[in-house]
Amino acid sequence: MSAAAVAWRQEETLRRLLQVYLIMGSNNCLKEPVAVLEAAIAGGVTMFQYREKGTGALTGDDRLALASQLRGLCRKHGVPFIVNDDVDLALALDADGVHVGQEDEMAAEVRRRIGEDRILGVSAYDLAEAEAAIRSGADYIGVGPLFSTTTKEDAKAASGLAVLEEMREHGLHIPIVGIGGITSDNASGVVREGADGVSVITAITHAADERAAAEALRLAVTQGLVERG
Ligand code: TZP
Ligand code: MG
Repeated sequence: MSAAAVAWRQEETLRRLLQVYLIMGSNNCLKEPVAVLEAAIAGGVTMFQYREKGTGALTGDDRLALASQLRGLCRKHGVPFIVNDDVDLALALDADGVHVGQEDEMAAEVRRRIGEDRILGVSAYDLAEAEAAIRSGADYIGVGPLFSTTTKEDAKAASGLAVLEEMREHGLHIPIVGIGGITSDNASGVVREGADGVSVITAITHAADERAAAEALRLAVTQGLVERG
């Protein structure tokens, strides 16, 4: 069992860990994935999700081998390692958590399988989905796509930032990370409107300098938190 994950599930700790959340799989990377994650962590990435999905994604032993390497890197640097969708993979690697789509039953079943000592993240597009995710036992929700994105093949239309304000106005206190089309130019607004942090794929994986990209995101998030007050 990942002892660290128990402490990381604490709400205020989780808010801090969500500040700069990198999501990626090998097919998102223009360079070698381990090197990309290493540079991103050096730049201040606070949490990582392995999401090996879509066209060109690795399967089988190759997928397991890469996941295991990335898991090791996260452990070395004290960065939470989350697996997208695949509970078996998460348990095999002693991951710190799992992130799944918003389906109510599915999230509740994932919580049952991973227990109370690992982080559960659930995607939510709107207020109703956010409330369902909370009922299912989510520790945090990923809200989006906030801006338009081409990274997710079946992404819904961009919602804009008002959805974040709406969730907070309805008294949702759960840690929230924004997702979809986020860059260092719009990240501070995401936090100002109520998110605790930003999750990105392209803004880091397609950057010429991944470390600098992570640093810029971190700075923008910090600025958003200050502006929100
Ligand atoms: N879920 C909603 S949008 C998205 C996911 C996984 C993709 C985010 O990627 P990018 O490149 O940061 O827009
Ligand atoms: Mg999913």
